[in-house]
Amino acid sequence: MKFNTKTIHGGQQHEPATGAVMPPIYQTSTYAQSSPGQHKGYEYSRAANPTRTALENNFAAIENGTHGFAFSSGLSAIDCVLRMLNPGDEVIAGDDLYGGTYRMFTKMFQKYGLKFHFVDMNSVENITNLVSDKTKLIWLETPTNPLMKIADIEAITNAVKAINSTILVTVDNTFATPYLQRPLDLGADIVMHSATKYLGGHSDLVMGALMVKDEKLAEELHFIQFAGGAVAGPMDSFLALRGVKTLHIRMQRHCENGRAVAKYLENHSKVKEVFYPGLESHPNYEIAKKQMDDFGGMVSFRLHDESQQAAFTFLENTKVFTLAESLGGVESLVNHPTTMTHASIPEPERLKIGITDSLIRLSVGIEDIDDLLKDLTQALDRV
Ligand code: P1T
Repeated sequence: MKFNTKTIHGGQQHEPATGAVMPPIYQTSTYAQSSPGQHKGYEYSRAANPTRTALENNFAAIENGTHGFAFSSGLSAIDCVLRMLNPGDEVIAGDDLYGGTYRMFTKMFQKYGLKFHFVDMNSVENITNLVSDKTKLIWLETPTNPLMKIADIEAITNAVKAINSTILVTVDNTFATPYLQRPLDLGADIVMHSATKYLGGHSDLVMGALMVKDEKLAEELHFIQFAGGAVAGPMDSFLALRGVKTLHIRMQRHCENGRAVAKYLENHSKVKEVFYPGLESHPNYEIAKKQMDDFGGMVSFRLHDESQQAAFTFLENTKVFTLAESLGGVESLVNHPTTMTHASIPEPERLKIGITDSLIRLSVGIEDIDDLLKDLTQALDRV
C-alpha cells in the first residue's frame, strides 16, 4: 500500500462480530477467561486492548515498522526507551530537544547512572568522536524543537553502526511525521512520536508512540510498557486512529501553509531570522531536501527587537494563532520557547544554542493562508 492508503487501512480490519468499519472503543479493563489462562488473546488492558491494538497496528504500518506501541504520553514513550539501558550506559543526544525530553534525561535518568552527551548533530564526527564501549543509544530529534535543525539520519546511523552495530538509534519523528520522513527506512531502530501532535492532529489527546521493525526489540519494549504501565486508553486510541486517517491531507496543507508563512516572515522588516528547513537559507536545506518529502508546518523566527517585551507584544496580539503549548493540530498555535516549552532548560544552555527571548515558534495550522498572514501582519505591526 502507498502511504495515503496506509493511513486509512494500514493494519486495519473490520470488526469481526459486526463488520463495524471503525474499531469499537473497547472500554474494558479485563476479559473473561473460560479456565485460567484460557482467553481470546486479551487478559488485561495494561497488556493489550483491542482498540489500542488497532491503533498500534496502524502506527506500525505508517512508519514501515512491524510493531507499534501506544503510550499515555510522548514522554512515557521516551521513558520506555531509556528503561532499556543500565547504570553506566551512555546516550548521545542532539543539543536541541523538546524541553521535557531534556528534563527527563538530565533530571530523571542521570541520577540512575546514565550519562548523556548533548551535541550538535550537524556533524557526524561530533557523534562518532564520542562513541565508546559505553554508548548504547543515539537520540535524534529532526527537525528539532524549536530551532528546526536537521540531522542526517542515514549518515549518522551508518557511521555509528559501523563502529558498533548494537548501538540503538532512536528518532523522535514528531515534527516530520512519516508523511515526510520514515526513519526506519533510513536505518534507525526505533521511531518515537508525541502522538499528541500531528498523528492525533486535533489537540484533543495526549499520547506517545514507538514503532520498530525488529521482533526482539518489540518484545523488550512491550515488556517495559506492560511492566511499567504507561499505556494509552481505549478512548484516546480511538481518537488517535481517527486522526491518523487524515494525516496525509492535513500534512499537505500544513506544508503549504508552513512554506508560505516562512517565506512571508523571511521578507518582513521586523524579523531577523527564520528557521524553516524548506528555505534555501536554512543551513541544512540540502539534507532536508534529501531526507524529507516536504518541510512541514513548524516555523520558528527571531525578532530584530531582542527584548522579551517585543516578543510578548507579538504573542499577546495574535488572534487566529492561539498562544498555547503544543503543536501539530489543525489550528495554528504560537509559543514562546524560553518561558513555555523550553523553560526547563537552564538559561546558559538555552542561550548557547540560540533559544533567546526573541525566539517565537509557530505551529502553522490548516486554516486559510490569507487569514494566517493577515494575523501575523497585524501582530507584527504592534511590535
Ligand atoms: O507532550 P508529550 O505527548 O508527552 O510529548 C513530549 C514531546 C516529545 N517530543 C517532542 C518533539 C515534543 O514536541 C514533545 C511535546 N512538545 C510540546 C508539548 C511542545 O509544545 O513543544
